[in-house]
Amino acid sequence: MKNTRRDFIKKSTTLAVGAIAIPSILDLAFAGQSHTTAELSSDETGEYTLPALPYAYDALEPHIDKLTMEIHHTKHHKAYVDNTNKELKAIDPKLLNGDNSLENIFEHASKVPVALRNNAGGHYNHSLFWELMKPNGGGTPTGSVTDAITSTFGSFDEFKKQFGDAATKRFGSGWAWLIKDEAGKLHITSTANQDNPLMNLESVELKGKPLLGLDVWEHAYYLKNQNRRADYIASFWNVVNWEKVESLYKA
Ligand code: MN3
Repeated sequence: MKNTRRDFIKKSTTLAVGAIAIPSILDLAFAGQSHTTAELSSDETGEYTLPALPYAYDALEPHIDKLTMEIHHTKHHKAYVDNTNKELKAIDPKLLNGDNSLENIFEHASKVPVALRNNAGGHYNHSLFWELMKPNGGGTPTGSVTDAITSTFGSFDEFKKQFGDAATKRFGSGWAWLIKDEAGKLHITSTANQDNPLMNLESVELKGKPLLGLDVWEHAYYLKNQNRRADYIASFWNVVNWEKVESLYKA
């Protein structure tokens, strides 16, 4: 299983040559978004940095409110970035064979300190999440990913229902995902905390490339929706960037 997943990532990408390899996992998830790829890689000093949002904090109103977006990005996501850098400085470099890429951290997710796994996962997950939303998004998309969704789940509405169920039933904090496995098949899954389907963990049952992810931590919705996660999930469908999902599917 481990080798299969590793091969899947390796086959799909080109490794950069240099002191710090560009994490190939990011080529998978951010194809066509070079600004994000650059920001998600550690810089020449080996530090990760907080990527800018691709829109204003109030751009997703009224579906997702400005204050939630601002705190989520400048406080929560920034903390994941800062703590990833802190944890990487604290570990024995031999643990990751000197390769601090997110891909390598996820590959060694069961062996690295939990704080590194959590924060590196948080950085990756949120960087992707911002790109998966946009103003005037949502609706019923057209394109190859929509065809795949319809053939896999029966209908687009049935997909939304099953994805919403995964998001609703995730107990406590975590994420709901639409992923593409190495055979190209779509699945809906969810992960706890800041884990994701790229992590080499026993607890991550379905592995693959994230195409769509929804943060269901209370910090993502509590200011506007309080405890009503279902309302937040309904709002999310109005801001999904389906062009981004399509580009991830086709990459
Ligand atoms: Mn979050």
